[in-house]
Amino acid sequence: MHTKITKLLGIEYPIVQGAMAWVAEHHLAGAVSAAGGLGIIAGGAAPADVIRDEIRKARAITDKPLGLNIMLLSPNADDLAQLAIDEKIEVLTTGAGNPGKYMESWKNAGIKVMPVVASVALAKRMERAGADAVIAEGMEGGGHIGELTTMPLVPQVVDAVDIPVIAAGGIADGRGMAAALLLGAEGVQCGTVFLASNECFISDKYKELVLGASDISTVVTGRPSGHPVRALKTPLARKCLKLEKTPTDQSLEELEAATAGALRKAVQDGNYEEGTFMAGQIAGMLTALRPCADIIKGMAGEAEALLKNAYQRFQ
Ligand code: TUI
Repeated sequence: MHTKITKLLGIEYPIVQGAMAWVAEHHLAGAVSAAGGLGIIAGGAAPADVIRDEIRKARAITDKPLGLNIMLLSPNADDLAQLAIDEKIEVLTTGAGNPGKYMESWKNAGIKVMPVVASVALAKRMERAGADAVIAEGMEGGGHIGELTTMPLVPQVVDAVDIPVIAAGGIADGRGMAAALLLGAEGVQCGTVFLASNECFISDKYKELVLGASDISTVVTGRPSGHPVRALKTPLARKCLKLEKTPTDQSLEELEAATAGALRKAVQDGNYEEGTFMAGQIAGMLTALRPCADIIKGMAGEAEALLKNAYQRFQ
């Protein structure tokens, strides 16, 4: 399957694995890249030494291109910006902010840069700053999100920039992928679907909750703090929603204390009561664990068949 993104990144399928803090480590990223997609190590809030080790372990799994994600809200961003150059990472994605100040050094190092954007304005700014592509992420996705959904965001970004656009948020199968390509995207980024993969090393509880989710199992919390996050409706998410209804200094403080470290509690400890189980709205579509290679090849094959037969379907 050839698109501007497969050519730009030197990969087989235009499917990028979304970076998920605490989740996307070498097993997952290595498996996705080995299968012909683009695997991405999530920098999250981890120290550079830990991420260097993850990159090297992923390199031991595959010699195909590998990505690193830098979460720009995190204090490790400066260190990871340099680490990417030192470790000769092929592709960088960024999230939750504007990576403008790093762009020149990354471009000089020959790294392909694909910032995640949630608006047309940032997409245009990133193109001017030298981005090779942008990832337009709708708020159907899990984790930290913007305001727009994928369906209106992607075509507006496609119209606004000349660089390739990758669609993200709410895509988990060939139907979603075909739709994204018809909106003008040159590839897709998927996160939640890889939570339900064999190579994803998260707590059993996290997997159980994802596989048991329905279409209405996720909620968005954190709006009053300016950092909205989509996650499964668990006890902590319900508590956040309740506290957010009457935002006082005290309730916001209580919220901050309750959510600090809560993603790690979900991923590593499987702590149902105190964890934040980030997931996108497509969690309801996931019913079984599959190897990453099956997810990627299945999605691309289904999209290709749908696009090929689309005209005939409506005759
Ligand atoms: O970054 C993400 N998703 C994430 S990061 C994350 S880690 C976290 N942990 C606890 C609390 C909060 C986060 C979990 N999920 N996706 C990429 C993304 N970026 N989505 C939206 C944006 C975005 C939003 C606003 C990018 C830029 C932006 O504005 C930047 C500007 O300066 O205009």
